[in-house]
Amino acid sequence: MDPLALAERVKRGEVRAVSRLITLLENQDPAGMATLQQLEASSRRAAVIGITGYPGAGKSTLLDQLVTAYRRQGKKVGILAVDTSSPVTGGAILGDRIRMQDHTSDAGIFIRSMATRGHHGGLAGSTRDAVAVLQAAGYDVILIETVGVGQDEVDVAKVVQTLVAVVAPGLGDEIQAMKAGLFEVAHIVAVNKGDREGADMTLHDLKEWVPRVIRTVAVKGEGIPELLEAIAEHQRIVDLQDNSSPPPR
Ligand SMILES: Nc1nc2c(ncn2[C@@H]2O[C@H](COP(=O)(O)OP(=O)(O)OP(=O)(O)O)[C@@H](O)[C@H]2O)c(=O)[nH]1
Ligand SMILES: [Mg+2]
Repeated sequence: MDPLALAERVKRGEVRAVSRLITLLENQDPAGMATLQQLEASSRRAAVIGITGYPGAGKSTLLDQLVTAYRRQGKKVGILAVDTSSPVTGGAILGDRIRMQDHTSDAGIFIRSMATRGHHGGLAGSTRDAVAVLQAAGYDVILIETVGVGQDEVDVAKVVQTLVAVVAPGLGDEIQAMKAGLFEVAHIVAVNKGDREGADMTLHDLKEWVPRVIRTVAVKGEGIPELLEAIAEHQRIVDLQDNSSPPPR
């Protein structure tokens, strides 16, 4: 395995090379690290967006809507499903957590599950590496879905530029999220299942705590334009910061 050759294939956006390299990195293969080093000098800029929240809040449904919208804008989209809740998870189960609509035939979309631990920096380390690979492969938007709100979760959140916390009304999600400090790290909060009873109250309560709260009904596509705009707005702030200081690594 030649790191230089693999790096070239990744830079050309070859999907199999991208998958291969992410696997090598997950396995802490030295060839993977060597390849990554080749890429980093030429890394392109991608929008890295996290979607986090409790199980069943509607993260995947929301993510699916965002993917559709970004594809309409002609952007290449990379999706990472990160499960911090289980040390050993089969890809099938993880894949299930995304429940993506049929994007499989779309060459502009790359989907990958991450659940490997034991990596330097834990799961956040593997995720950071995968982001670097997707970035180098020319993906314009990288969406990361994470489940749970433990320390692993917060670590993974540090890998993204814009973090969207998803809560569903009436489940006590918002209380738990607050306790876990999720709203302190999130830039945008989506109150999903806005069609459910209690959504108004949740929105009202949260607006006192977090600057950017948006009602969404992911299953109907409601609130998606507003969410996209909020993400774009936050990305503009990130861009300004990037131009004034080097990105943290
Ligand atoms: N009523 C209603 N149901 C929704 C909405 N968004 C998602 N759902 C439903 O909620 C359930 C869970 O949605 P997912 O998108 O899989 O939620 P998730 O947060 O990704 O779930 P995990 O990955 O298992 O943590 C599904 O049955 C969705 O159809 C919504 O806006 N309104
Ligand atoms: Mg999901």
